[in-house]
This record gives sequence, C-alpha cells and structure tokens, in this order.
Amino acid sequence: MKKLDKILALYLVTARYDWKEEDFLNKVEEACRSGVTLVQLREKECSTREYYELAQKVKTITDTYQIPLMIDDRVDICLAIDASGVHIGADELPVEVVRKLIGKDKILGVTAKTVERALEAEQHGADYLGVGAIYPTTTKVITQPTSIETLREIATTVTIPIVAIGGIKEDNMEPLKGTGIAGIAIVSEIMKAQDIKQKCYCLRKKVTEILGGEANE
Ligand code: TZP
Repeated sequence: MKKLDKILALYLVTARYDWKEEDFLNKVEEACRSGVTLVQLREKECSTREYYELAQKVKTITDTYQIPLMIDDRVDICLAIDASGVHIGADELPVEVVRKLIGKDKILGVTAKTVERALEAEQHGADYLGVGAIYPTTTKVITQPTSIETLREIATTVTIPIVAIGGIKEDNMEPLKGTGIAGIAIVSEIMKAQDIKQKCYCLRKKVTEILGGEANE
C-alpha cells in the first residue's frame, strides 16, 4: 500500500487560463517551491501532443522538487511521461480498467461525489478519492456540489484517504476540520494568487491546523 496521506495535504490542481506557457510553468514552479505536496496537471482542451509536451515540462519541475505529478484523465499521458499517477472522473474508463493499465505502483485518484461511488472506487483499486465540489467554484468544471456532511460520511465509510476540492480558500477551510480528510485540492486560490509563495505558505499553515498537525514536513 502506498503511503499517501502526507503527500495529499496541499494538492495543487493546475489551470492554464490564457497565460503564456512560460508564465504558467513559472507559477507551477513557485508553488512547488513554496509548499504544495502534490501536483495534478489538468488539461481539458489541448491536443494529445500538446498535453504530452506540457506534461514533460511540468514533470521536469515536479521532479526537481521531488513532488509527485498526477495527470488528469489521461492514462496514456501518465504512462508516456512516467508520471506518479492518474486522476479520473466518472466519465473516464472504469476504475479497475485504469488500475490494470497503470499497474499497481502508480497512484490512482478517483473523483467520488457519493458514498456508493466512493466504495466502488475503493473496491476497484483507487488509492485516494477527490470529493467535491465542496463550495461553489469559478473554475471551469462540470460538477455537482457535495456537502460537507457527505464528505464526512465518505471519509468514515472508506479506508483510503480523501481530498476535498472545490472553492476551497485560505479563509473557508475551518468547516473541513474533523471531517477525516487527508488533504485539500486547490486550483484558483493558488494559480491566481498575486503572490503564490505567500499564498502557499498560508495555505500550508492552515491545512496543518485543519489536519491536526499531520501536514507538517
Ligand atoms: N473538481 C471539483 S471542483 C474542481 C474540480 C477540478 C475545481 C476546483 O477549483 P477551485 O478553483 O479550487 O475552486
């Protein structure tokens, strides 16, 4: 079993918005330097070649800081660049098929919005679950809200770690305390921060409080 709890603490999920590639990569690097524990490259609109080339560049950064890199949706890109793992949603290949394709050593993250889906994902080989959107989000995403109550229920039902996602910011994390999560996943609060370094430090501190000290280095 992989030791995941610590690396899930402050999980950066990327978005490129309309930035130049260099600016995007600089932001990812700043976040890696400043305390994020895991990075997921999330691309919805680019070509396979573009995704592959961008993933290689992001992996060079995450490798430098020894931070695992997850790839959103795409098993082929994950395998092609030897990323740490892949994160899949409900519309992707079945969990057990993805597990078979990536092997037992790569990390498999699965989005789960209900207790049923969470249990199914766990039984079929997920290593962790992403649960949300907990709060309304402005990030381009097709998602239903998940209540904190459901988050708590999922956390008490499954044995694999859980990451909360969706609209999470430095100042609205408090209600997540005691829900049993292993970490929080964030897009815009980090990617769009004026000062990514400062933002990551503050988030890391807050996450440490929420998780009861477990996010400490
Ligand atoms: N899945 C559920 S909500 C979400 C994803 C990818 C987007 C979260 O973005 P933000 O900016 O942290 O609200």
